[in-house]
Amino acid sequence: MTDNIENTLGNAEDYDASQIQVLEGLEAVRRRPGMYIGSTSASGLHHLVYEIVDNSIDEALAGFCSEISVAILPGEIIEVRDDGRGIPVDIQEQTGKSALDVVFTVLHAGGKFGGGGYKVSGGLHGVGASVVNALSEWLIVRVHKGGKIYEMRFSRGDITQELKIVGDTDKTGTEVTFRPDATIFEDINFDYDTLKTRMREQAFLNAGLKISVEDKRPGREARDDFRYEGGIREFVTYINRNKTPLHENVIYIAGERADSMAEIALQYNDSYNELLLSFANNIHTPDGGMHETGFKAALTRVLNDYGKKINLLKGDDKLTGEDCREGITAIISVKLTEAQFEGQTKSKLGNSDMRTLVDNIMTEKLTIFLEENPAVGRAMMDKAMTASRAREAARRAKESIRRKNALDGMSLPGKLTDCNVSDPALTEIYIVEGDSAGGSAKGGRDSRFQAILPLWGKMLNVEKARADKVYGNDKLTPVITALGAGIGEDFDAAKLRYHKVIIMADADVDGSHIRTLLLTFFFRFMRPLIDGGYVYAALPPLFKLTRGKTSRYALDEEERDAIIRELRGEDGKGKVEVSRNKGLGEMDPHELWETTMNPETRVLKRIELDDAVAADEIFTILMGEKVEPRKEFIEENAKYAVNLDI
Ligand code: TSJ
Repeated sequence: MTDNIENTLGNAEDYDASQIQVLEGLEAVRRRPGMYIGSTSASGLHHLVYEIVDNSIDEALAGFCSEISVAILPGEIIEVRDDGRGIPVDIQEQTGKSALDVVFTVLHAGGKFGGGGYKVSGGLHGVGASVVNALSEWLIVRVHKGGKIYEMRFSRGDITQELKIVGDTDKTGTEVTFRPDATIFEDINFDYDTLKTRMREQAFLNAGLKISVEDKRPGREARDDFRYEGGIREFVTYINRNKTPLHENVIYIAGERADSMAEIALQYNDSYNELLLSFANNIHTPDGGMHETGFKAALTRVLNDYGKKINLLKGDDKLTGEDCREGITAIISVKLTEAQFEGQTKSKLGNSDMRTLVDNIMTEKLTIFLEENPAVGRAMMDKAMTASRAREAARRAKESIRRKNALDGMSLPGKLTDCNVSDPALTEIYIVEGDSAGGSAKGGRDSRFQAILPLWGKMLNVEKARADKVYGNDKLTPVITALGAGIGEDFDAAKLRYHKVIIMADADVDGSHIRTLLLTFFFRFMRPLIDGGYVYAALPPLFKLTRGKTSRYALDEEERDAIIRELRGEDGKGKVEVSRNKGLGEMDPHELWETTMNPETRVLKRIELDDAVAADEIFTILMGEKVEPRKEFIEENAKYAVNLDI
């Protein structure tokens, strides 16, 4: 039975004035979408889904929702459902509107309703359902509540159907279906794996919550169900699944104060890498903040005190924070009211009481844990003390590089062919695989702003090496000195000598290997270089197409076929010669310039590793010691070769 509830909504004229304001609000979102969702590229598109799902997660945090499902339907339509209480539909006195109406038509309305639980108001950009609504070609919301199904419809933020009852139900919950506006987004194709990764992360962060994700598009049907009773403990186990842990059980510490709570899960493995992921109200804080500061301070202090107590550290022996975090995988998750997100990207937690809370519970509970689990304590101490000795060796190696450079009278590596301009914002460095390609690159470059650094021979696998080996390595030191920004803790992007660092390697297995090695090196030892978007891969074309005097290059088969059609023109008869391109080393300087170095014609791919877990995982698998996961990964990804451009 369809019932019109116009009467319960009051007279439409009553809220004419506020309605105008609303339209203005959402128009702003359509005019400058990037301000609200970061960008209109793939990341902004997927952000729409997160904004909707975050509302259901809030309902779960409040204790009223146990199951969320997310589906991609044919036609790039997203459907999100939960089994919560359903968005309130009764008319509020002040506005004359339902909460549901306000949620979808008023900017920044998210998180204003209801009480209890930890209110997570908005994601990274502080926006909510109204932004998604404004940026959707159409959106339908259905609420199951009090025995009825309520429905409201919108198009590009405008109401196309007022709230009405469309049926009876015996469940409660909220259901939102929308199609992103193709005139706003560069591309509205959803990537199943991106949504899957995010939903898995959210399931880890909300222990016990069931989240399913499903792809219903023909030909790519898929479904995954996530539910982790162990929460972030299982997150750590998951991240470490291809690594070798140093102790069997994940250490879990939790505590609360007033209306905040903090939980930490950690486990050491035999690698040299630190993987610390922090969250505030389920929002990833890649730049850390108070909760991370509290964690690091407490871990360092507790391990030093413990080492003294069991007589492993003597006299002036002291472990640094980095020593204590070598090989650690840790998740820090805090939930609080009124989270303050700071910094340019709003990805750093500013609430200083979170530093105190995390520090206090870590100090108290980790100390007890170490006393009760001396074997684990011993393993942690051994790891940190070995790290400490290695760090001392690294310091000496670094010192000796510095002295050598001083003796040489110049600090730039001999193999580097530098450019003339010195303003880093204008210059680029090509790191080139192989001696002959290096020669062609030198001949073909624009010497004003392009520097060339050739690399050859077997490179060090940094995944298996510690910092001290890296400093002394004759393949990597030229890279470090050429970039001029230091390494590890000392890395300072402000000192970079070039703002584009371009890896140029063949599109074959060897090229892909050297790319992986260099990226692993940057990821582990110069992380801000990647995060700052300075690293690029040059994509040399695979094919050369010639018709008469015209030559064109194609990056892949698809482009090749398109260019062939273009060169043939209308008549469709002309003969187009196709040749598979030679390796970089076989190209002459002019060809290399035209295909891979001329800023007008080349194709560069910026390396983006915004998902730290995925990147860590890929590097561990590709470069690590375990053979089985690597085999699996390569088999699964065979058709992309080893594609690191995540
Ligand atoms: F915001 C939204 F429209 F995008 C959206 C909200 C989308 C989805 C899929 C779910 C939700 C949502 C909202 N799920 N559950 C809720 N719950 C409430 O809004 C709610 C219900 C009852 C009460 C109450 O105090 O009785 C309070 C709230 C906030």
